Amino acid sequence: MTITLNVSGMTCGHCEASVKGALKDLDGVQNVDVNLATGKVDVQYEEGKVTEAEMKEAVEEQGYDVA
Ligand code: 9UX
Repeated sequence: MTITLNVSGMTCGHCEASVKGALKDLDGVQNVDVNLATGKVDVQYEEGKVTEAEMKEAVEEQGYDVA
């Protein structure tokens, strides 16, 4: 499964790394692609192992907003 999160506030490569790392730490997340320019974060995950709410929370814990 893939979802796209719309994340605001990421402006540099460190931001990108923080968001990517936080998502990849979640059990069930398989791959994360961040587009800094658009704020779109594509997450590939295993259904049933992780929820969209958990992904949003992980990103928000890093200090970024998720639409
Ligand atoms: Mo550099 Mo990204 O301070 O917030 S980590 S812009």
